[in-house]
Amino acid sequence: MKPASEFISPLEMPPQDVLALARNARRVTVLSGAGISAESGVPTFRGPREALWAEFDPRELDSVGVFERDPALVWGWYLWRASQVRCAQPNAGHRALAAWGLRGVAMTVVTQNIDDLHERGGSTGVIHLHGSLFAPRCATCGQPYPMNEVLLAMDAGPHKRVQPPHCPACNGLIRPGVVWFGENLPEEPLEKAANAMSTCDLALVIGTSSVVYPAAALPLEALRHDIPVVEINPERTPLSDHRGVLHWAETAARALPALLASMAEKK
Ligand code: BJW
Ligand code: ZN
Repeated sequence: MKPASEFISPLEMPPQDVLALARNARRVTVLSGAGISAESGVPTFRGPREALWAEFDPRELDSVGVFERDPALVWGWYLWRASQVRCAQPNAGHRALAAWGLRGVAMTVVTQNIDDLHERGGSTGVIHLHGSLFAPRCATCGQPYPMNEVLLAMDAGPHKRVQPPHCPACNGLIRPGVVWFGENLPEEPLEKAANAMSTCDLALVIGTSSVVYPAAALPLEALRHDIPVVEINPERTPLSDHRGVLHWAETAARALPALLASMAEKK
């Protein structure tokens, strides 16, 4: 039978040092960002052309202030994004991470993404730092509100106003369950993420521009503990030049399956 590497294009072949780290790792912590979902058709935030914020101004849609001023505009925007994600499928990158986690490795996936593609790709126990499109809550008392089929079936569009429902407990407005700039990240997930970053033996940073804090500081936590960091991103980021970081300039859906296939081969 042909070795797995014969099915991998030379472009996707993992660098030897990345492969060696991956082969030896027993505890792997992943920090993912919008780039891992890009090949599923979910737009990233920053960047040219199809990036979300190239078309829509975050200051007009993604903030506490805007929700207070115009809750229907913000609610419509997030319903639209939830319906987009519902139509998207996990890609080979999401699936490769889940498969790696089934190979006797302790795998912790920490994501800044508010989609559910890691979970649908097969990963379990995913830590969401910036919340979820599918976990709305009351803006007043914080009670979770079910994101049921009625909500998801609503005819929402990026500029369509949809009145958010009211909380059955306190009559407050229901808001998207995401973290906007200036809001604190949920305490427990952030603590778990920091712990996973400082106790793994390989940190993988995939598809994030590494500019949004405190998430961007998590790989620095790994470096502080002398844990190697591999960054998978076609572009360089502020993380790339840190000592101890190996930058692999490849997309997630190409790099991760190639890495897994190479790991399976005899040394
Ligand atoms: C691919 C690819 C492929 C493409 N394969 N890769 C310390 C220093 C400086 C500032 C701060 C600081 N601490 C806090 C701040 C303030 C602020 C912040 O970080 N600001 C900076 C931007 C300057 N942080 C906060 O406000 C946070 N809260 C906080 O710190 O609370 C304490 C506090 C309270 C009060 C005052 C001050 C502090 C909250 C941050 C919340 C972030 N929220 C968002 C929106 C979520 C909801 C929504 O989606 O609408 O989260 S912003 C947006 O950015 C979203 C993302 O999760 C986040 C990160 O983006 P990500 O994932 O990196 O995506 P992109 O688009 O930026 O990059 C994609 C990458 O993929 C690129 O590099 C591509 O090259 C790559 N790529 N295709 C692999 N196929
Ligand atoms: Zn309430």
